[in-house]
Amino acid sequence: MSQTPANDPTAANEGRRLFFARPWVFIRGVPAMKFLPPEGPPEVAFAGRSNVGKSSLINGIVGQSGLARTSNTPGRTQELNYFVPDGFSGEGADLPPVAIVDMPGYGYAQAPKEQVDAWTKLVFDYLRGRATLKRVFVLIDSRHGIKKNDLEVMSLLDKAAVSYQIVLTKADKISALAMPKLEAATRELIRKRPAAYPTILSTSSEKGFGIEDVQAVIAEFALGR
Ligand SMILES: Nc1nc2c(ncn2[C@@H]2O[C@H](COP(=O)(O)OP(=O)(O)OP(=O)(O)O)[C@@H](O)[C@H]2O)c(=O)[nH]1
Ligand SMILES: [Mg+2]
Repeated sequence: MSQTPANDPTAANEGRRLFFARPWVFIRGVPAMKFLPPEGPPEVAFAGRSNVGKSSLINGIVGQSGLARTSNTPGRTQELNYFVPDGFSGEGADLPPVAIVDMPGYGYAQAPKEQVDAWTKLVFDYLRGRATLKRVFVLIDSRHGIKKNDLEVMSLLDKAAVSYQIVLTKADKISALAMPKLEAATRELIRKRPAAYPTILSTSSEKGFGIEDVQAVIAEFALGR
């Protein structure tokens, strides 16, 4: 456990850095709710439209480019994929301190409709029914902003009282001037949403921008505040 005083940003930053310096491993792909691991460590999940950059951001966070599979083609991630720091048996008291869950995208995907419907149902069932789910990062492509199906997911999370946080992705694709405007507009859109965490994070997996801010949130759940 961390000995980091909550009010010491330097020590907290060092704790975050060390936590993500270790290797992470893939432990399970979940194609349906009945294959979920037993509820144990705190989980943080990455949700968002297909192709928004969920898997790329996870790779950036753990500093391993090939851990989560990414693709130009929407619909790459097809299961709930569990990633944990290496070195935990996962049994008894030897549970990992946190699990990162990559998810299939919603919205559109280059796959048969029945398959996309099944992934979407899996994502929605998981999001509303997992007691150990501590934070959902809802990823939004900076070029497109919040879309109708993002609002649907946010409403589901509000209803289920699951804490979520907006992460703008692909910040390298819009101008530095446009970013603060997008952040302000997004802040306004979530202002009255009860389960939305007020701080919006802006990231680029391509340029390595904003990754440490997401790491800091995950490290807090893993190491304690
Ligand atoms: N320019 C830029 N491209 C990015 C960034 N993040 C991801 N991409 C690209 O976006 C595409 C989709 O990335 P993924 O990480 O596979 O997206 P995903 O949300 O996991 O997609 P699905 O699993 O299909 O839902 C890939 O071609 C990535 O290289 C970024 O920060 N900047
Ligand atoms: Mg993916």
